Amino acid sequence: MSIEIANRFEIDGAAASCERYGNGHINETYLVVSATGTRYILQKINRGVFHDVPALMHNIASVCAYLRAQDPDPRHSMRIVPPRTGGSFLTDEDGAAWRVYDFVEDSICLDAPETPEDFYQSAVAFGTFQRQLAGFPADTLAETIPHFHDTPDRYRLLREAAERDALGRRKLVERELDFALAHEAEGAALANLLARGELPLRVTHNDTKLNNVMLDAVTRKPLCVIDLDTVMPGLAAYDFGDSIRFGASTAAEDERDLSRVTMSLELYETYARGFTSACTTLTKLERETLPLGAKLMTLECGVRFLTDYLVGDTYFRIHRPDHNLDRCRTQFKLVADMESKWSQMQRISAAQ
Ligand code: ADP
Ligand code: GN1
Ligand code: MG
Repeated sequence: MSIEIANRFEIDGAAASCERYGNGHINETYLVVSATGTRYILQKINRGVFHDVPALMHNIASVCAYLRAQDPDPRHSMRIVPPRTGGSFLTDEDGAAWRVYDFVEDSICLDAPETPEDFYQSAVAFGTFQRQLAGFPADTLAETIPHFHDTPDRYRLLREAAERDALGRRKLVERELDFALAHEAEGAALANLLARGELPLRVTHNDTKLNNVMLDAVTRKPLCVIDLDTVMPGLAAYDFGDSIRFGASTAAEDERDLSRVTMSLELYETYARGFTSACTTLTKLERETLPLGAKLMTLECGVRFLTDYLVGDTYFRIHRPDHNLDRCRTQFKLVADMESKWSQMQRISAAQ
């Protein structure tokens, strides 16, 4: 089926193969190889998550064009391959939305840093991305997922899910729920600063996992940032924080042995250095809120996994029963670990 979909795009020659690809939790991603050997990324956009696909694709096309105008190297920004009928995506007979990108060749995409230098370079990539978009008219971007990093709103959804307890899972997560609720007031700290106008609204990526950045396979220097579905107005601390949550952890996001899950101060320092050096547009207060971003993005992600577990795993793709609960537990373990390292995190950020 998907090979036939791939052929409806302006790819170079007919599609010879089309296989599932990558470790994303949201979209269905396929690697397409055409008869001429050219590679593409085909994605079925998750319509349950993204309700307005035309607006989403308009965001992505505008941001890619803006980035390409600043840096024309074809591997330094994503290129949308249009459907043969025109536009930026196609809707199939079942109503599913599909898009194709050029494959970023000679690149690597990591689920965990192999060396601190890889993590440093990913920080440079995301810091540069935010700096390059500092002049982009943020008000022209659609909010592809409203309240995406609105932590108080994520708590509202968690409370709702716990009260409904649709699957009777609440009794299994009392400890996690207690942890979440004990951090609720603190969880609102960034939202409060934003509401008081103390932090500037930036064009941010909002999903700065390490596997959303491509590095050159040989030099291991940044090529481009991918997964632009959540590029929206946001806070610098969101982008910094989500990277720490995922990439500075000593274990995978779904590790079951929590004794292996800690936040590496070495990786925290490495990322802070890379991000701050590349994102020269940061204000003093933005720099000061970076540790808070790390803690709150981790807390918020744990709250989201827990909510999804309670409602029956309807948002994040799971590969085993209790997958979202395992993910929630790693996030809360990381939050606790950050709390024990809080003064060092602040010292490191202040030194940049
Ligand atoms: P999701 O929203 O599901 O995370 P992504 O857009 O991040 O989807 O894509 C999933 C994976 O596919 C990425 O982590 C990366 O490995 C790979 N990928 C996506 N786009 C490209 C691209 N243009 N070139 C090479 N690999 C890509
Ligand atoms: C999702 O799309 P992906 O897998 O890169 C999610 C992020 C979460 C992340 C947790 C659109 O990211 O917000 O932090 O999973 N993306 C969306 O791993 O919800
Ligand atoms: Mg992704």
